[in-house]
Amino acid sequence: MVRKPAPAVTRREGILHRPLPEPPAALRRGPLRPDAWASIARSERTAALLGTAVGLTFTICFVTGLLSHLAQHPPGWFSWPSRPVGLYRVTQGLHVVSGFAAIPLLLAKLWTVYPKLFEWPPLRTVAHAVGRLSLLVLVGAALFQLITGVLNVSRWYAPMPFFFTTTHYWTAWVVIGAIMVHVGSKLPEIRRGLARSPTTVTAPTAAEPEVDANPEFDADPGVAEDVGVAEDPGVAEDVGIDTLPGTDTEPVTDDQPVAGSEPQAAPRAGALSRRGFLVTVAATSGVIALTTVGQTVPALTGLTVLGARDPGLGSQGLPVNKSASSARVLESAVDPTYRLILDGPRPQELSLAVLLSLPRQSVTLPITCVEGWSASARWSGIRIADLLDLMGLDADAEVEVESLQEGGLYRSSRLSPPHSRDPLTTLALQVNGERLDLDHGYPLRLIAPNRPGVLQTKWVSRIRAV
Ligand code: HEM
Ligand SMILES: Nc1nc2c(c(=O)[nH]1)N[C@H]1C(S)=C(S)[C@@H](COP(=O)(O)O)O[C@H]1N2
Ligand SMILES: [Mo]
Repeated sequence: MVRKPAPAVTRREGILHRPLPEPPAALRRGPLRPDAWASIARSERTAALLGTAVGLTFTICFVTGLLSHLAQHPPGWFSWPSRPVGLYRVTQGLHVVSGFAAIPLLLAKLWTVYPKLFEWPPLRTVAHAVGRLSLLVLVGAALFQLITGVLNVSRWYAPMPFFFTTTHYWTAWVVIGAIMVHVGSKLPEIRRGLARSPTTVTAPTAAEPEVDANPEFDADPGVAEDVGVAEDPGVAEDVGIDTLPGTDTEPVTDDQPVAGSEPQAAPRAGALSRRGFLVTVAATSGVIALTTVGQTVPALTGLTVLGARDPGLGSQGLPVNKSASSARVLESAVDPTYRLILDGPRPQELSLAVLLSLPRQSVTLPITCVEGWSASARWSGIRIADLLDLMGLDADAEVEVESLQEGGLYRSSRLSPPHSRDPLTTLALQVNGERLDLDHGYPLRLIAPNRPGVLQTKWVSRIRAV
């Protein structure tokens, strides 16, 4: 077949689009052979569908991840609400579930397009070279997000010699930016791939780049012909989809074998069909989502195989992230001289006996770990708003809630409106009708509605006005 001489080169002047010298043809062996890649499961349509699924799951991850970041580090213009009490449970649960579900989708998408790695010639123009480099960034950053995310929720930190949260946060911007650039540059192919029937195929307009319009598959001449990627011969010609010489490519509906055409390279017996491939990938993704989501949706807990936590396991029916012994508070937490220090306009120190004598309320609130698990419990203790009153602070006050734990990132948390004045926000003495276990923060732990778990400080020893 003949690749049309690239018209854009003559139209668009400039160094970016000048053809680069072609490498010696002798190098064209192995995976670089013109016909090295043939699978009917690989097509522009598969790539577009999988790409869309990857794009959706990554967008959900990006938005929910960003919300999690903002909830923990609110800039001036942002305020994370205290209601609905389970909102963060939904957003962060979604983050981890869609991240896990994205794994087979991304792998399948990479499988569909990786023959492109061996396209010939490897570098056509400077623009082409830059484009390929940007794909490296896209793929690298996307894999990095999924891998670090999984390592983090599995609490396997050894392979990450960097601080997870910061790295994962900045890479998220790289990924989402790279996805936007990729989608922008592949728009014609994406539209064609998603169009269901030849009548809806949009012919590229003159404004669209014509060189390399079907780059995913020109390493694979068999595909277009076998599965009807080049549905309309006119379109194929316009955009440079490779068709084999002498092939009578007829318009076909999606997923049908090419009707009436003599298949020159009929699918091998037992070869995976495009639909079979997509169904397998979708099912894998669905099963992964189902076996993960139980760590935050109680009704599905029985299916939790992949979820990092069974929300029902752990003392008092609640998981424990940081134990009293790893926080080194085993002694200080049970010290009879324990006092809660209120550091405000009216400073005071309250013994455990005094704390136990204060008016108490009971609230049902979830602990929602940033790692995606959550579990609801009945907490009883002192309303924070009452304590702020006692300290002589008004309703808009901001306080730092500090722990007996001496080191560690999560030894204290900032409590501001609306959480500080929400009547549900409680310094809990009890959970599910029992005195708090040491691991759950005895003698006192913070529990506020709609708040990331890392901010639900355990072993509270001081409340300081800021
Ligand atoms: C299997 C996939 C993923 C898992 C298991 C995962 C897990 C996590 C976890 C546990 C956190 C909380 C970190 C913390 O607050 O300490 C987080 C935060 C975040 N994730 Fe992911 N993630 C995944 C994929 C992604 C992807 C694909 C993106 C972006 C496209 C993303 C963007 C973010 C962002 C922006 C944050 C906020 C970081 C911060 O608080 O500074 N994540 N992720
Ligand atoms: N002082 C202190 N409080 C803490 C932590 C911590 O490391 N130190 N971990 C937080 C995290 S990450 C979560 S998810 C919740 C979990 O509470 P639980 O162990 O009672 O389930 O506690 C939070 N409170
Ligand atoms: Mo957590």
